Amino acid sequence: MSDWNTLQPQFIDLILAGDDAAAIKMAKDSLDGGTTPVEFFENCIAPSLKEVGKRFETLDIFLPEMVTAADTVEAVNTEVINPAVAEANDGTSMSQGKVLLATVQGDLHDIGKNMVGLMLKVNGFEVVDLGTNVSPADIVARAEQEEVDIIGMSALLTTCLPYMKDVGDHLVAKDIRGKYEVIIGGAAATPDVMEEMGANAYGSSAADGVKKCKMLLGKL
Ligand code: B1M
Repeated sequence: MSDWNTLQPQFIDLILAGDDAAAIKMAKDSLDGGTTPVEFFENCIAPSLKEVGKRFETLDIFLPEMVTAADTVEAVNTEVINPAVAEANDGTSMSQGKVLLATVQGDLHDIGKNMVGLMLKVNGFEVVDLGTNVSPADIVARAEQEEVDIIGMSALLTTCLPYMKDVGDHLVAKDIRGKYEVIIGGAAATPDVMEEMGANAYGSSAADGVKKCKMLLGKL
């Protein structure tokens, strides 16, 4: 059983120092000790990044350190977490549904979205990931082209939340709102934002996102 109160401060120090090797080792050791990759992601990586964000906000650290922390987390995800999550595939061969994922226009944050995408795949969903900074028009056009069941959007910048609403407005204007389930997530998204933009669901974490996608398609 991992002691997150001890691990987290150490992990924060490592990512702020950009010590990829030590951060990777900590994640590997934790998984070797029986922690699941998703547990490590949700209990160590995500809250550590939240703390990095807090320190950035209070000017205790600056942009280069936030970039360094994000790069080291990417290294940990690539080396340890993602392969371990992928390995946990339950062998579901029948598609649970098709999900379009995008971080909305103006927003380049993708660590959370990528974990949502990976976990959706592991749980049998087909995922069309459009990446970051995707315009509302592109999101709607690709949803149509790819014939997805669910449109999933992530936003971490509050300034970019209006673009989520724009997607809903585009769907309504094209008279195709009823064709899609819409789920939103990311640190800037909340249940209130979900209500305001008329989305069908809000995911508070990657696991919750998967659960909500299953619920939306009646698979749970
Ligand atoms: Co930026 N950043 N950042 N940043 N960054 C935040 C978001 C911020 C809150 C930090 C802060 O000031 N406290 C702040 C936003 C403030 C606001 O809008 N209110 C901020 C800012 C200001 C900025 C810049 C403007 C800084 C600048 O340039 N001056 C700039 C903007 C760039 C841009 O996007 N245009 C910027 C840049 C960056 C980096 C490039 C350095 C880097 C991103 C690297 C990358 O993503 N590849 C970065 C980082 C790392 C952060 C913080 C520290 C961490 C974000 C993260 O990855 N969290 C962040 C602080 C914070 O979040 N509080 C911050 C971990 C991740 C697992 O969480 O994405 O929320 P999250 O995903 C979760 C759930 O939300 C959920 O599942 C995930 C797993 O549990 N989820 C979904 C996510 N999407 C979902 C979708 C679903 C369902 C669930 O369904 C579809």
